[in-house]
Amino acid sequence: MTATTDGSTGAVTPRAPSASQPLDTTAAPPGPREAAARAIQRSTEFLLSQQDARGWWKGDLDTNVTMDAEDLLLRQFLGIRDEETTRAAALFIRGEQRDDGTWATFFGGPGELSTTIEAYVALRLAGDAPDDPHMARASAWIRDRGGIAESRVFTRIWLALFGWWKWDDLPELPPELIYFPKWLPLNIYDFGCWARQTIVPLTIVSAKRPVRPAPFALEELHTDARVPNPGKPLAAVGSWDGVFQRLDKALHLYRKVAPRGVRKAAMNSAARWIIERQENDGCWGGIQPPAVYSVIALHLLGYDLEHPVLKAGLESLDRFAVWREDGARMIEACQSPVWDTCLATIALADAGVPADHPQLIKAADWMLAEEIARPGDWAVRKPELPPGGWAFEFHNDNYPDIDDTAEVILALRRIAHPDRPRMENAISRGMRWTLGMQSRNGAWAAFDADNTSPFPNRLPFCDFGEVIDPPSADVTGHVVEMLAVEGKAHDPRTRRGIEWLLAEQEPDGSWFGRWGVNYVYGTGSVVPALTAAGLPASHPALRRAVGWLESVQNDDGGWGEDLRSYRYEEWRGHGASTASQTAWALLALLAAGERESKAVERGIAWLAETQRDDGSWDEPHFTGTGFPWDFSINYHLYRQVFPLTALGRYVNGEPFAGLSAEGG
Ligand code: R04
Repeated sequence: MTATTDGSTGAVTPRAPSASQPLDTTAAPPGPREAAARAIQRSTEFLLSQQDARGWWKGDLDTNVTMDAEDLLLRQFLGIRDEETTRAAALFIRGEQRDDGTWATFFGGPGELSTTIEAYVALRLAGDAPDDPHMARASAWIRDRGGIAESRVFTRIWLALFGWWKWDDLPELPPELIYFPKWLPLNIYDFGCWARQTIVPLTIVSAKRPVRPAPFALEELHTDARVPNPGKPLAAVGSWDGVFQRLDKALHLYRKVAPRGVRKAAMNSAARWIIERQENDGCWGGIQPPAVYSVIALHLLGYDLEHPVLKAGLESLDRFAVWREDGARMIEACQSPVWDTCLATIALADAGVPADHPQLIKAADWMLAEEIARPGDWAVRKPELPPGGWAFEFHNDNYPDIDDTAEVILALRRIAHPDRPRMENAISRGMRWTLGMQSRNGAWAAFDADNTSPFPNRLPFCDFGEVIDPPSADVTGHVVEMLAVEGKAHDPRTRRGIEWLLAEQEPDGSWFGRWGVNYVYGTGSVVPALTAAGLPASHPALRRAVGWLESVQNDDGGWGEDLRSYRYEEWRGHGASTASQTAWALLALLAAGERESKAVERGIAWLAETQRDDGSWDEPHFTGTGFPWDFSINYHLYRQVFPLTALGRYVNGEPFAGLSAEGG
């Protein structure tokens, strides 16, 4: 999986310093600058060595063991669970358990009930006995936390599939939902695309209520064994919770009287909707959960496992598996080649790798071929908008995202590709699509425009993760930066994005990080965008951001922010230093003109000191976000690309310095 590093990579020469930010090597102590240059050299060689021969970069993407547990439960449900897979998955799951018997959703995080239940059940499938010490510790902890009854809806659905939980004690999800027109609240396009792709198959599962024989009892996880349906008191009639709880009760009644013909037709429509969205590699949306539920749903409608749709779906599930050297098998929630490739390209360009370096040309060729040329679900809200974006994964033509599109354009701009017209056309299609995807409030979300309905979050079904896709500061920052670099800093649409960002700044001077952890990520995305768009470093918003970053710098010189910051105020900006978060803070400070500051110098020194001999960094902490608090991601390439970008900009200056002076 490595490409040849050709001879020219050794000669990494810093680009000439820009006029606006002169490289004054006499004023600064030689230490940090030299250490940075050495770190850049080693990191560049490491990153170049990681490119796939086909042009992309792709780091592993760790999430949590619900992926692995649900994969095994799926195989059990379909009757295709084999010994080798089970043993390897169990090896991985056991290795992730902590001393207190629990599993967490991120490195060093607190035990999480639903995750611990799913992992425990998976290990029982693998043959671990309830009274094995590691299992007894887990089940005691689960009971102590209220048992299965307190777990999330997804977990209880998985248990209901085997009779370990009652379908009647789950929220209803009627397949008739597929008939809601797009103007009616709670139609499927009111849900974020990831929730939509999960919910449509689950309507079929929920209508069918299948129960396959349980291979063992699970009494040890129930605290309510003697009270079959304890029930919870309903919220007040006048409250939103009360309204939606009663709606759910009404749907349970509707289930009993729903005309059979209507149900059947609705399930068939849902199946058609699912099949139309299957990618050509057999997956759905490039992410694992929709594939799992789609396979179950279609199977319940009578598709057998040899049917081409299911066969391809099951094969695609195998591709989410990463086999480790110790024989353990880990399931990735998704794969990140496009995202990793554009970020690696930017890092290498910032490091001073020449714009016509063959490996960058190869990356450009690969990215250009990944452009999505047809409409997807986004077109439901933007029917007139021509396509032209990029998705995060290898196969996800139906859901290009705005974040990847902005960063791919920023990356392509750094490469001197011989086919200029091809580059320019792809970039301008991507920019047109991005501009067209602006939400009414002037900002940008990840996958859709104006996906802001308040209703999906109210459903009792939706007790996990995010279910809508509203605009965020991090994505808007990336878009504004891209538009500024493309000469649109003064376009009214860019200005609205900038106004939105300024209004969105937290009182402490930071910005929230929706897709990265957390305020350090948000601030690291927004500040370089605002300066690229021409805001002077003296702007009060930028001064407040600098002040905040300096106030949360760790004593060791790095920055870190724990995932607990999504829950608890006192964790904002605080946590063990990590390579990616230190780099994000540095990107903001450098963009805001702080290159000569003590804070930057100490941050750079931290990166240089923590680099390993092979030019890489280690990063056990999760710094990526799927859903704030509920679903976290450790992107294995973040620790390599972001430090290199920060070091590169420290030594070589800002990539587009002088841009706004030229009129933008
Ligand atoms: C970092 C910015 C690019 N982009 C976000 C992409 C993140 C890629 O990783 C994931 C995306 C996911 N979506 N939905 C899920 C998911 C997981 C990822 C998902 C997770 C659990 C369940 C259902 C869906 F790792 Br249950 C979009 C903006």
